[in-house]
Amino acid sequence: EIKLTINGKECTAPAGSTILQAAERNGIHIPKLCYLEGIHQYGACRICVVEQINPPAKNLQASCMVEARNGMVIETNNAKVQEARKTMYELLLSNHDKKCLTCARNQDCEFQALGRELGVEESPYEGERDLRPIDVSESLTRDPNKCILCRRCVSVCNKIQTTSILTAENRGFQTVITPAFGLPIGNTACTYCGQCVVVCPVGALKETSHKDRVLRAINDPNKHVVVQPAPAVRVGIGECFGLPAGTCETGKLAAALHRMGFDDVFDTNWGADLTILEEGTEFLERFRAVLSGGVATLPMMTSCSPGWIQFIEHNYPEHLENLSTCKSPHQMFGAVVKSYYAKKLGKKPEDMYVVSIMPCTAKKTECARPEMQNDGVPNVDAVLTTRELGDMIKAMGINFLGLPEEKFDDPLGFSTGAADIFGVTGGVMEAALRTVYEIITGRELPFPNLHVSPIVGLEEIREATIKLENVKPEWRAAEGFEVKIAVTSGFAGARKLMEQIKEGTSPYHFIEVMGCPGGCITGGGQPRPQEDINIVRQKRMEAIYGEDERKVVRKSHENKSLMDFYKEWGEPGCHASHEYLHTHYVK
Ligand code: HC0
Ligand code: SF4
Repeated sequence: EIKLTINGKECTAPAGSTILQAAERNGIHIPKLCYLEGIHQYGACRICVVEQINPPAKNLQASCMVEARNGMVIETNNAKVQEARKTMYELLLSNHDKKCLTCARNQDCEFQALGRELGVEESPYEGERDLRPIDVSESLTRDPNKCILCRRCVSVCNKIQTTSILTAENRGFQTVITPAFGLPIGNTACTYCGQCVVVCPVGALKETSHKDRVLRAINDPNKHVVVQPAPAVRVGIGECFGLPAGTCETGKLAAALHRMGFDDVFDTNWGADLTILEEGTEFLERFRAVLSGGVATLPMMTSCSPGWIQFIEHNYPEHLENLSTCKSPHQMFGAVVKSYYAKKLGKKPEDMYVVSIMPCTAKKTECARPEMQNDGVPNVDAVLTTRELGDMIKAMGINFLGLPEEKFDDPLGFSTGAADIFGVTGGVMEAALRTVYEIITGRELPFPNLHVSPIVGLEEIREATIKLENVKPEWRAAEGFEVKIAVTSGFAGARKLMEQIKEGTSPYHFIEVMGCPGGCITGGGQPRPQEDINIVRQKRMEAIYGEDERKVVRKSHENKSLMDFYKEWGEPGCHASHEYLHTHYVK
């Protein structure tokens, strides 16, 4: 613990704190722009400058970079500091494309809010500006003219995701944040995880909008438009309307989608239950082959996160066989809607239009992939992020907070608790185990409240060993076998697990990977956190588990609506499943 004086006030802080942390800990606010606790401490914007009176320092100090020391005397808001901050802001502004009124971040822009806070009311430096082209890919839209060079995106992409797509090139006024060699982002190994979008303080990085095409479809009398929201959307959408993180709004979500004019309001969760049956069956097939001395690629790895698919394709293409052949739940769902459900309605696949609401930016690229088509049409036509859905609800004049709680429609709207937990890291694995363990042993998964506690949490890699005992007669060969599983989210952990596989040292049989740290709850399409991201992640995680625990049915194989579907469709892993619900990634 150290003692220092900030603005004449005696303050204490843990040794090793920065001046910024010491001030905040003592209730003293320092304006800042580029700083992101634990992710980005770079001193790029210099908005957080303070004057160090003792020991005297010649220049103002970036408080996010300088360690607080015993006996320091600091002033955070004297005239000199205020003046410097304003100048810094005005310089950034001079190089910023100020189309604020028509910017996707209007009134939700950290740069805009900071100008107001600092009292900047004009921009005196109007320098020459180079107009740079806007870079549009399936998932992401980059507008370098709005970039303020804070480098948060660079830190997230390099340090958190280890993907290293974005860098700062050139110097001085020529500096740009860009993929290497100025390539369009769609020509790089970008995973489209969108973690860079979440931390962008301005409108320089955003999802490529699908709002217009969805509106057109809703208003097209020849289209039967089906909507499906992902598990994590229900714990995200409330934040678009000012509710605190961790609020679960499933009922209002269904109500809003009804008001928007979709013909059927179904649920991706139904597709998640379907995925468990398909993926569980696939795992059991691979497992049985290995038990009987045959060949099958293990560990099997989950395949529902499209950012993760991009990652493995770019970085470990020789291990694509480890991926489950399952399409992701919303893609399976789209395939079912345009075949099985279309037939029930007497419609052709091309008369159907499927909209997925996803906490994810990579899903926009996923739905455009050639692997995600059947009968000559894409399984899913448009993907809206949770943020885009929030925007559309507002634009349609729907009072979200005043909506009643409604249910999803039949027959593809019912889901179990196992589906809800898909939205959080570890959830797909737990949902799969709830079913697979029961198939092998005839008993419920032996964990309190059905939660596989060793894999519940937010640590980078979690693992568990499930011992199979007193198995059913047909699984005799598995008696005493220890199934080893691992779960990770974010590409830093994925890389570690992949390196083990590459070296032949992976002890696991089944691995879940989600591309975004924490899983879909903090996907690249979720509302930007209004408080520390770790707190937000924790609260959304608890909300997802809460939703699961409130459900009467909590295992995918007990989803009655799904079982009715299989009576007509065939069984998991049948020919129709392989044609519509599975795919193969090849490099
Ligand atoms: Fe997810 Fe999904 S759980 S990827 O994290 O598997 O985006 O929420 O929709 O498809 O169900 C995201 C979330 C999904 C899919 C599901 C999976
Ligand atoms: Fe990096 Fe993900 Fe952004 Fe691509 S989408 S640039 S991988 S953070």
